[in-house]
Amino acid sequence: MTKSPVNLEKQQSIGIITIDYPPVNALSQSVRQGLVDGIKELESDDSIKAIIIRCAKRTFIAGADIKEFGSTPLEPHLPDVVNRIEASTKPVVASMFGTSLGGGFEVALACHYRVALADVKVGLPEVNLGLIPGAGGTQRLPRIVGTNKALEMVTGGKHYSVNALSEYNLFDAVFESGSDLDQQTIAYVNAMIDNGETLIKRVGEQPVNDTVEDWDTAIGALTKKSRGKLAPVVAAKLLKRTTNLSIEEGMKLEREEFLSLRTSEQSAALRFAFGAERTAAKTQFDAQPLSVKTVGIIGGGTMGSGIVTAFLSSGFEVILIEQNDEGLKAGTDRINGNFNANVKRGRMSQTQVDGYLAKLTTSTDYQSLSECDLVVEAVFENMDVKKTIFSTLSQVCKPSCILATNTSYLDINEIASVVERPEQVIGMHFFSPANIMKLLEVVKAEKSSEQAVVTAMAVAKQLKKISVLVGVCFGFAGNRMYTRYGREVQQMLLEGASVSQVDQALVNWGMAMGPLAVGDMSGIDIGVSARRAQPFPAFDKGYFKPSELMVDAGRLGRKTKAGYYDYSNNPRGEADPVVAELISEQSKALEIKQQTFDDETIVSRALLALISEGLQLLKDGIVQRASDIDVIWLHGYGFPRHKGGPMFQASQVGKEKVSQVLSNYRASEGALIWPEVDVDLIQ
Ligand code: 3H9
Repeated sequence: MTKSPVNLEKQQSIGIITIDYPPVNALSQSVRQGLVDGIKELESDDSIKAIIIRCAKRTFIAGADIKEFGSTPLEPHLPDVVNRIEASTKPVVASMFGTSLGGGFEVALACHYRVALADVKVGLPEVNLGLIPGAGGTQRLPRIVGTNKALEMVTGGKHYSVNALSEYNLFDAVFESGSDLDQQTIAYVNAMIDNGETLIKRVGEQPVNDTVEDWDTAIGALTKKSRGKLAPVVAAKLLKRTTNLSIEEGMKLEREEFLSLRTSEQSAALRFAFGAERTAAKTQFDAQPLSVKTVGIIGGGTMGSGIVTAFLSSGFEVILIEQNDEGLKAGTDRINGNFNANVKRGRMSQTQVDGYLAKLTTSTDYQSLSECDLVVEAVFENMDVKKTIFSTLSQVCKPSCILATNTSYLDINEIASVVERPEQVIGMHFFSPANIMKLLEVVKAEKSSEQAVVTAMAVAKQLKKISVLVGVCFGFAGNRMYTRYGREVQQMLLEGASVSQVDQALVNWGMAMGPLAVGDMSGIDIGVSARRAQPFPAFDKGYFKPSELMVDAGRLGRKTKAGYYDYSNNPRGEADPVVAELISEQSKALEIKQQTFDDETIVSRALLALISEGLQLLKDGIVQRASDIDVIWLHGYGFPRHKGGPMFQASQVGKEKVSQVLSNYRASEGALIWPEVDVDLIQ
């Protein structure tokens, strides 16, 4: 018989139920059963006057067990468990710390008393998994914090601190963080018993005291903000429908909606994304990461200053190197600007920022990098310049120092060839703005040591970034796929689709931005010059021709007030007939067959191009696993999270269909553009 993850203990007149189910005490079937059994046993023991629910190790219950969501729900179901707790004839006290989320928070809401350490975080993050709270969260929370706050908490899915909820009667006692929670909880409960204050306060029996004034406006705004995500809207409509119902009626409707969302494709995609992000950081390497405290950053441009800001914000000592004093001044101005924006938005206090900036030194002398544990080069994309820098680093840095380049496209093997210890050289490819974007591609070059790789991944974790291990090729994983995606978009323009039609179709499908609007924002010349440094694929006569046309016409994007769109009258950009004309003339010159496009064709073709390149990356061993590609696209390229990522989409479409559509494209455009792929690599 397997040991139950729920233990019972009696300390005089207090019964203590302990959940010990690592890593986060999720509410698996065995935990749910243990809770029901525990309450039943303690209730029937006359010597027990009150019950505590506590958790072992790192946190109070972090939610329902996500791993169980793919299979048939097993009894006892969580709604029945929380109702059983609330129905207890003896007062039940939740002893909370860490992150009490989702089902964990719902258990706490069903308890008659809640005590917590001051740094506890609570919340109902179910919408982030494409779900709504399914164990009374939508019904009990409004009875404590009111419908308006509950609407915000349930539909936003954020974590809340004790301070953020201090105006509500959510906690009966809050203890100093770092203090002994068990001791404090027992003392609190003993005092309750001694003072005869063991009233059973059932939240479910309380009325809801407020309502949202204009539900339709609130739901309308939420629908717009959710951009196709179902769960927040379902949650809001449920709150509206149940606001005057009893807890039993409300929970019945809540359960129906929860079960229906649980089997939705969106929830499957979001749960997949949750798992994929956690898997991405895992490698098969045994090496131990080196300790990194001092980091050198070379280059204080937009990228470099973003990287400096990211390292400083995570407590590292940073040395910024620039060519001259003007460069250093411009770099520090950018860093200050990044921090000021954080202060302005309330993300950081000025005192915090002052502390971070105290750890920044600047220099024009590479010798100052001699004691760095890690150096990240972030200068412009030029192989000769990078080689000169790395050869200097090889001379000045200590032997254990990891030498990283932030190149987006260049061959890291070639960069490593100029240093004495090429095993120390890796890629750390940040995404812009580096202090905000969560993605980091860690690039293992031919000779990079496993230790250099695991160190970079450990550093990424400290930076609160999601790192994905990739190999060397033009553009690594993300930009190589982005190039393939861009090629298809550009080809559709040549075949007769309009700029706004392509962008709009992809945005309506869920992409954060249209690829042509992105080109205008980042500068069309950037991609053009990166591609011009590569041999032109002669087999692809239209290869990125529209972007070449834009650059030749001086239309570099927003910075020149004209690119694929015209920005002279409207900062958001307007369609420009000149662009359509330029592209149409080019199509004629290249004799490209014209066709009519609908949104579905545009999306499917762009997506298939991504899937095709993703399968190539897997075959070439550039990524460890298909889900890593999805993580890269979710965090680096604005792919809609509720669609899981391109490879998740491939698995939804199915191997057979993917194979069939790819062979159709292969038949019309040739195997050099649509190569043979192994669809069995789709998971
Ligand atoms: C829900 O509750 C529905 C109910 O309303 C109704 C039901 C009827 N289950 O993130 P980390 C694993 S929906 C199973 O790296 P951190 C995670 O996979 C749920 N496993 O740590 C990882 O495993 P591994 C609502 C879970 O410290 C390990 O724990 N709750 C669960 O950075 C460590 O995770 C949520 O959505 C789970 N619920 O962050 C909370 N949660 O080591 C989701 C985590 O094998 N969880 N794991 O890779 C989180 O937000 C973060 O994990 C948390 C810890 C903040 C708790």
